[in-house]
Amino acid sequence: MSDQSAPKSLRTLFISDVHLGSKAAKTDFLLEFLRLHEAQTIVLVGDIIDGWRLKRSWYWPQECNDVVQKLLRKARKGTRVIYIPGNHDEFLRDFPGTHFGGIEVAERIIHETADGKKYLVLHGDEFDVVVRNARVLAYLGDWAYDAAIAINVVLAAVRRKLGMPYWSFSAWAKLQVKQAVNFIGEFQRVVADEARRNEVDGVICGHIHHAVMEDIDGIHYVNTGDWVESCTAVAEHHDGRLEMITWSQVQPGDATVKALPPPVATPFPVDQLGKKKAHAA
Ligand SMILES: [Mn+2]
Repeated sequence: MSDQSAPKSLRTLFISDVHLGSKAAKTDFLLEFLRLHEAQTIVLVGDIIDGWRLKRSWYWPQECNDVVQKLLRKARKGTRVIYIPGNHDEFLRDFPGTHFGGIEVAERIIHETADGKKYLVLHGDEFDVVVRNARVLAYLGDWAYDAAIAINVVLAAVRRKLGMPYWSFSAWAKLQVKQAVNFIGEFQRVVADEARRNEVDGVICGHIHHAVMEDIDGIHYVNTGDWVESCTAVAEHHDGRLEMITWSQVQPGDATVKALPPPVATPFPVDQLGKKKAHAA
C-alpha cells in the first residue's frame, strides 16, 4: 500500500467549470483535490473564473486566491499549466498564446496521450449556436455549420464589447426544458463531429457540467464535469489511460477529508432542470 497522504502522480489532469467568484464553487474540495494530485500537465478547460458573476457582484473569498495560488505554485514548480478560456472567462480569449505566471493561454489544444491517442481539448461553448439550430443546420449542410460557428464567434465578441452577457444555456434551458434535455445529447454529438473533422481520436471538453466518458460513433467523448456540483476531473495516468475522478470517491477512508454532501439543489445556478444536471453552461 502506498502512503495515503502522498499526492497521486498523474501525467495530465483536466479540470473545468470551477466558476471561481460564484458562491457555489466548491473551492475547498478543489484545493484538497489539487493537494492530493500531482500532474506533469494540468489543463484548465474553461470557466475556471466566473467573470460574469464577478462583474455583477464581487465575491472573491480567500479560498479563490488559494486555488489560483495553488495553480501558480504548481506552475512555478514545473507543472505545465494550460488555460483554455470558456465563455465565463472569455476575457482571457483576448490573450491567446500569452503566459501569465507560467500559465499558458490557448483557445484549444491537441493533447496526445502517453499511448499515442490524440484528443482535441476545448471548452465547448462555441457549439451552442450549432446545437440550438441543429435541425436547420443539418438541412442546410456543411457550409451553414461553418457559418454558424463563425457567426457565433463574431456575435459573442460584439456582445462582449457592448458589455452584454453571453447567451446562457441555463437561462434558455429554464424556458425550454424539453429541448434542454436533448441539448446534452446534441452537444455531445456536435463536439464529437468537431473531433472527427480534426482527425483525432477523441475530445475533452467542459461547458455543460455533465461529466461523462463515452464512445460516440468511434470518437472518445470526455466531459470533465464541474466543481459546482459534481466535483469531477479527468486524469491521464502515465500509461495514457484516462480516468474520471469524482471528488467524493477520493480517499473515502480519510476522516480529515470532508465528504461531499448529498446532492441537494445548489443556490447556483437558479436554473436546475429537475434532476437533470444540465445547467450553468
Ligand atoms: Mn461554459
